Amino acid sequence: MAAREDRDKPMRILVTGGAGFIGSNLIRYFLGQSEGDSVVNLDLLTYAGNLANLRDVENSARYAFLHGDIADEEVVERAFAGGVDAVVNCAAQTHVDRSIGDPGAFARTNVLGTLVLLEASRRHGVQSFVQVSTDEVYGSLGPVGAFTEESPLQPSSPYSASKAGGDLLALSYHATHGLPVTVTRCSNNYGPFQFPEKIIPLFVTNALQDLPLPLYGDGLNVRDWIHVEDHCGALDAVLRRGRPGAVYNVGAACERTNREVTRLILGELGRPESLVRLVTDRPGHDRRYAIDARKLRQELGWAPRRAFEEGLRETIHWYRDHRDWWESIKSGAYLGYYEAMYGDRLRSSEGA
Ligand code: NAD
Ligand code: TDX
Repeated sequence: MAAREDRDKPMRILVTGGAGFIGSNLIRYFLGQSEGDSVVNLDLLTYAGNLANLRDVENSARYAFLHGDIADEEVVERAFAGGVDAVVNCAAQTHVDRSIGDPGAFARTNVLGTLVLLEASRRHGVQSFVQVSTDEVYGSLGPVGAFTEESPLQPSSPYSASKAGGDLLALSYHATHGLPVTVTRCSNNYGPFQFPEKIIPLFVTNALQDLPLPLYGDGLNVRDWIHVEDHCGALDAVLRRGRPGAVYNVGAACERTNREVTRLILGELGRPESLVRLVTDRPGHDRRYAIDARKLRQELGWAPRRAFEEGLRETIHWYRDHRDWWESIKSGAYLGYYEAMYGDRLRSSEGA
């Protein structure tokens, strides 16, 4: 059990993708939890990476930022130069809709980038490598049941297929090289600093701007929601105490249809239902996700703390109160993305 005891000592943790939604919340979580741990954030600053997400920690002596690509061996080698005890790989291309039009970027970062990180981690002998993955690798559920860690991998989108590829490479490094790898598969996250392309920040900010809310298909697809802080707590537990070679599902057993989430947002902001537009569906749209997280609860004693309705209300208020943060994102290149993704769909849409 020596390795596990070592992991309770202060660690130098390489967080990749730390300027994104989950990565920035995770860095804040690590720096807030322990006096000893230090963090190196390696991020390419793609459209989704934003150093403004880390303003409150950027001057910490226990935090350092390195700009670069996880698929670039030289950059990754530099990230390991000061010594790295553990890696949490949050860097990814993450938006399902973008993966339909630009799958190459997803294969490069989510598969090749993960491989480059694994190879460096093997050479440098890290004590723990957490591959941050998603329930989407399991595909879509019918009306009943939930994904367990034994569910088959049946990804529907280029995004989820690339994540499944990264997971399998990570697990192969445990089987082949004995690298202490763990894989987490989490359900849909919500919370502060989420890029306004994902449904909750998109719909909250559109509602604040009195813009239409483009609901895909019949709006009855189901997602299983978890607050990002609960996800961070799970990543911390898996990083320190996870069984090498194991996969852990992460979820808070909170299924909601997209219509239900939309109604909660409009209700909280006092905006009319007439803002909702039913638009052409996402190709390959998974109908339902539900996560069975008993393994994580039983083995590592993790439990979510945040109730959805309360966490969502707080999140909506965060976006309402941080208009500068998202207004600067929803300009420039974002406007081109929005027109390409939604322009025609909204012009030929119906009210809900
Ligand atoms: P995000 O899109 O907000 O952030 C991704 C970050 O990775 C950005 O800062 C971006 O600049 C960086 N990045 C992208 N390509 C890179 C590269 N080649 N090298 C270095 N950095 C790069 O994503 P997120 O929502 O924070 O997701 C983080 C991880 O969690 C991803 O692996 C994702 O698959 C997983 N995940 C997300 C959710 C969710 O609901 N958001 C749920 C389950 C799992
Ligand atoms: O404009 C929209 N309208 C709409 O109806 C958008 C952006 C989404 N939706 C629907 C599609 C999904 O049923 O809302 C649901 C959630 O969509 P996203 O926010 O795009 O998330 P999802 O596709 O479920 O994937 C997310 O959760 C798992 C993250 O983007 C992934 O990175 C994560 O792995």
